[in-house]
Amino acid sequence: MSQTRSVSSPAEAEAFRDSILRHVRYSLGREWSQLTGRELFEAVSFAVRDRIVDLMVETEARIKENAGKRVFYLSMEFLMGRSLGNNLHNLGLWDVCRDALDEMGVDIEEIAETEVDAALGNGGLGRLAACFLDSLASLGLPGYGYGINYEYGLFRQELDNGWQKEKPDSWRALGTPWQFERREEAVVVPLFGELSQMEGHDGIENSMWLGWDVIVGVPHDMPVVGYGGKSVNTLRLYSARATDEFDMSIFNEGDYVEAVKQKMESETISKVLYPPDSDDKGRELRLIQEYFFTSCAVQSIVRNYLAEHGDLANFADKIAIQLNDTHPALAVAELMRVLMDEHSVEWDEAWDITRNTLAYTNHTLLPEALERWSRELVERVLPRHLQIIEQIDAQFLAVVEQRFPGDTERKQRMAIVNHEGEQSEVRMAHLAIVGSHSVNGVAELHSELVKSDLVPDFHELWPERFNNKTNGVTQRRWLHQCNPGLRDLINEAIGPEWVTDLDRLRELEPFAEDAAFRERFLDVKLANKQRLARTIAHDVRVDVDPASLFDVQAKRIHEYKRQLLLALYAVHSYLRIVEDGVPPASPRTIIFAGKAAPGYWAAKQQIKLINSIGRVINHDPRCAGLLKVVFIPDYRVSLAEQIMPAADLSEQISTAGMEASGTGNMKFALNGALTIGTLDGANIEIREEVGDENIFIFGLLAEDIARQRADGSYNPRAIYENNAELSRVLDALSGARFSPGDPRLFHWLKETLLDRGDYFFNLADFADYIATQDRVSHEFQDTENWSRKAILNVARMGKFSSDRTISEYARDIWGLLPSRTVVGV
Ligand code: 26Q
Repeated sequence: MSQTRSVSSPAEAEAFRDSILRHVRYSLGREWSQLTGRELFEAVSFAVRDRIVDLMVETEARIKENAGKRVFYLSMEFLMGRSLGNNLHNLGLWDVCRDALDEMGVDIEEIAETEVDAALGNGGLGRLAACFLDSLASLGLPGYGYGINYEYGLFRQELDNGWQKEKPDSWRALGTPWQFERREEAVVVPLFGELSQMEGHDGIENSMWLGWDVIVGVPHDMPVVGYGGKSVNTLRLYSARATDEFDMSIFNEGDYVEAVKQKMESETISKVLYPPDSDDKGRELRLIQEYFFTSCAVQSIVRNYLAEHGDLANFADKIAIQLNDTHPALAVAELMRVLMDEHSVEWDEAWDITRNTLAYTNHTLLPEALERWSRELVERVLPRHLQIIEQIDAQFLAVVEQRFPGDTERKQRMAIVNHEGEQSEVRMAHLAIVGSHSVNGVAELHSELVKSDLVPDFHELWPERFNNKTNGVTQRRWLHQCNPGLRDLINEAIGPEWVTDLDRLRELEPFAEDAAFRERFLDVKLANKQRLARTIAHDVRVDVDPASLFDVQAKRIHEYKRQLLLALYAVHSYLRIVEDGVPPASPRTIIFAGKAAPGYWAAKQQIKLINSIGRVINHDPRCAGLLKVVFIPDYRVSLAEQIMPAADLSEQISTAGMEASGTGNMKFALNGALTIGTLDGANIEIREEVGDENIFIFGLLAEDIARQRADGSYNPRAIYENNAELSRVLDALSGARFSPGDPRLFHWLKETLLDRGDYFFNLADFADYIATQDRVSHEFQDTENWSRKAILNVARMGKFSSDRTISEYARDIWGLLPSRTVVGV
């Protein structure tokens, strides 16, 4: 290929090489000749880290001097992925490092590939948090992530005869060069114990929280390097430790082993990331995790604020705390507790501070994903917090009574603690809304549905609190770094300003009409597809043709995301070939990737279904050169970095009204894939940007689905009976054709779709989906036309930079000035 390779200055490369060699010897205690690949990764990382530390110190000094507002992003999940390549790119040191290693006969790409992903998250919500950190740092904003330093990240996914098997992800087993442990900044987190009424010196009855256990939270700071190396922020992740002393009462009774056991139990709190399971096991530990990191964050924020400002008077002017979903919603009660119990702030003032500081982002409308904790559990683990929550609830319900006198039902609907039903429950979303000054959804449609369907009563009471912040992704990782071919091509055409100002990609539009540019664009895409094809050959042992249409659905496996619909299309295409003798207009490779929650039966069945379909199709000689179906295991950030640049078609086919936003949709389009999708989440806004002619939209609208759900008019069996192509597909799947040896294997399919009402409207959208896929196949044949559209997709993705999203949060929610004004340059 014709890519020009930029070269760093020899002096820089030499200095970098010296630094690496120094670390080999003095940090690792090794000689060059003895070095393993892992050690080389460490030495290079240490050399990079040295530069980062200087910038980190400078950044903190600058922020102190400005004494401006700081933002804290509280999230159970940060899906950071790998750091070495990202840090090198954002520091502008990639070429320097590459040249330094070149001279020593080492390939930087290979070294970077040895890094284990930091997979401290499940999916979209966790990766969004990571993109936000990149944007905060790149915009020069003082924004900090706070979360949990899980010892085990999201499980590694292996396939065993087509079934998902979960393996532990001990990502820090060999240590990580990217964390600074800060034991001196540990915080003590109280839990359990009981409340007792006590008379204070003023004669007023006060409740004291006594006899609590303690867990220690030890922060581990990860540097977050902003693009251009101007700012380095931090992500602070807490590990749970027992207090240094064993519980002396147990110890004195001579039960040494019991004392050690209790110590170990405290440390399980940060052991493992929870997948979103709907069942009840492990609930208590999850609640404690949520409280643990929220308390660590709140205490650390208050402590540092006091150290800087002396008193709490202007706290809310200087501190903004964003809650990433309801997982940290206990921050409402914890901030109240710390202000009142530890700093003697009166209730009313504490409440003003809390509400003015906190803001809440909602990421889902799915009822099963809305967090509710049994009141009894909260009372047992966090008696003081329950007491605070109930007082907040009482005051809140008085406000509702004032606005809607006598409306008891409304109060029941809105209460934070729900006393209907057998067990009283704390509704975390209600707590988060009542305790915040801002509530936002993550795409326009989603934010509207939050107001109209999820919490209409709250919207009626406080309309001014609700707003939208459409998600975005960082173009640094998701184009600049992961797609060097396209990056260089774009830079040659329009310069590199888009890296910090994604709207500049608009300047690419005229190049869509430039035949030579289109040619080179297609060359880049083909090279990216060849690379992914090598990964597939290696990991899946299937050979795929890089010239075929790469049709990709990569995301968590969930019924609402409808991987099933694409699987049905795959079988339909297969039957067209083998039964009707009609090949598709374009040869296709259908690629799935994604993990299922270990306890989510239906999702795990789908993985087996996809692999079973693939096994038949990929071995049928009649399909050779026409159709392949592969499932790439262990979807994770570093795999996404290979997949996004290699896709031709991006599958965004959720049941309308169910995908809050999606962010994979943005990454695919940014890398020149066309989208086939429903009018759901951010797809709607993607269509607005790229134009109707450059995206393939199909299916029912959210309002159609809502209506059919409400009036019960949806009849999937009638659709099955009236659509011969559909019934052929379902009949083929429920026989033994795709499940030799176990003809009952896929009986659940017809059961869920026909007998149990097809809750996700797969069959309703099937015909339109197939017709739209046929259009895709036809259009893909015309490469000139296809590449024109793909380039226009890239050119029109400016809106979906997380820089835009973060600027909107900063302006509308956090009241942060843009950094230039703050820094005064
Ligand atoms: C809850 C309770 C117990 C255990 C786990 C959980 C849990 C964990 C993770 C619940 C939800 C999640 C993750 C949700 C998520 O990723 N939502 C996605 O957020 C993206 C960013 O806003 C959106 O783009 C997606 O549409 C949304 O599905």
